[in-house]
Amino acid sequence: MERTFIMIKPDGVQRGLVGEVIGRFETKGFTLVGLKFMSVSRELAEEHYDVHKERPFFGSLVDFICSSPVVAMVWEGEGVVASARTLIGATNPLSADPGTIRGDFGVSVGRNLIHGSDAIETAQKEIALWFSEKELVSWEPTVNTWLYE
Ligand code: IDP
Ligand code: MG
Repeated sequence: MERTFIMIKPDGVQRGLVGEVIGRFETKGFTLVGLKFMSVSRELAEEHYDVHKERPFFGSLVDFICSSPVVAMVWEGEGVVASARTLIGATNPLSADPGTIRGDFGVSVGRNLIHGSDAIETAQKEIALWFSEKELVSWEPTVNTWLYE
C-alpha cells in the first residue's frame, strides 16, 4: 500500500484547520499511519525543502515553517500520493480549484496551509526524514472492505 507525507503548515494550525484537513483525508478513505504535533527545527525545515534551496523564497519559507507548530502525518491508501495532491490543490491557492484544501481556505502562495509529497519516491524520503519506523503504525481499518473491491 502506498504512503505519503502530509504536513499542516503553521498557518493551517493557527487558523484552526487541523480537524478540517484531517477530516478530508479520513472521509476520502485514506488511513492514518503516523501523526505528530511538533515544532520544526531549522535543520529539518532546510532538509525538507532542500530542492528549493536556490529559490528566492527559500529563507522565508524555512522561517515560516519554523515560526509556529505543524502537524506532520503519514497517510496510506491506493494511489494516495497523487490523490493527496489533488485534495490539496495547486500551489497557489488563488488558482487552486474550489473543493481543494488550498482552493477553499487560502489566498496566498506563501500561506498555502499544507504540504503533500509530490511523488512516490519523494514520499518515501520525506516519511523517513520526519518519522522513525516505530512512530508509524501499520493497521488495517475494518472499513477497508467497504472502501476497496
Ligand atoms: P507544493 O507545496 O505545491 O509542492 P512547491 O513548488 O514544491 O509547491 O513549493 C514548496 C512551497 O514553497 C510551497 O508550498 C509554498 O509554501 C512555497 N512557495 C513556492 N513558490 C513560492 C513563491 O513563489 N513564493 C513564496 N513561497 C513559495
Ligand atoms: Mg513540492
